[in-house]
Amino acid sequence: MTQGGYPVPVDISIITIFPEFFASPLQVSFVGRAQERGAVSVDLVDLRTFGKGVHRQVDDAPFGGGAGMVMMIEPLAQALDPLEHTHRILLTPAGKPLDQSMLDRWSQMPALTLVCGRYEGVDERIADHYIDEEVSLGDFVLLGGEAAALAIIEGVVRLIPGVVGNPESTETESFRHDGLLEEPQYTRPAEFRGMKVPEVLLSGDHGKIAEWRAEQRRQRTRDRRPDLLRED
Ligand code: JEH
Repeated sequence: MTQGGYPVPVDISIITIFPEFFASPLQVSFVGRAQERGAVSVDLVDLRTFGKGVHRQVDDAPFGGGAGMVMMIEPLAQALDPLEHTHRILLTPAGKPLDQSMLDRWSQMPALTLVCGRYEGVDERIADHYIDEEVSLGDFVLLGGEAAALAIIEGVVRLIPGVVGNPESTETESFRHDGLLEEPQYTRPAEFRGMKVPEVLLSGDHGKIAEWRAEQRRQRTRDRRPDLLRED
């Protein structure tokens, strides 16, 4: 490992018909800094490059009929051919829901490919023969995979050692310590427009503070995410 270099940089390729979608998000904040430091590289692959005919067509009507268009196999296969050595992830509303354990796993891999569909999705033969994992952001509908790919990049980049300033901050948070939601947090001023910070946090009694925080985590989880409390 050379000065400022990372032992295992993550090389991320993104296949999309909207490479411009990623321009600003990849420059700002620590995704940009991580790229400058060589912790991660992001390669945008414009699917249109592999489109068919003079119109660079990437979509066609579905076999069997129905509304909308489906992403054609040929441009996607051509874009994916040189990326067979990478871990290929397809974003789709029909995928397994994204969770922290997937991000942990992917942050350890040398090369990832994120395939962003549009329209009604991609020809199933892509999923069957050119993809390692099909993932969804959750049970709601987007226009395409790009926003989900960005979410994954942020989630992976922050797990690369040395990218986030405080390495401890990646472990002591939601879904890590006790599987409960985080407690509310406050900073100065202690009062703003009559809104006061809970007294206990100003008390200096670290036993009482820890007890209060634990109770807040339980209450919040019961209220907002009861599914996290059920053991099955
Ligand atoms: C959405 C990738 C590519 C919209 C609706 C449908 C065809 C009949 N959490 C997430 N939500 N949405 C996406 C996602 C993730 N990750 C996501 C995508 C793409 C990811 C295209 N779209 C738009 C889109 C639903 N089906 C449309 N219907 C005609 C068979 C069934 C419902 C798919 C794709």
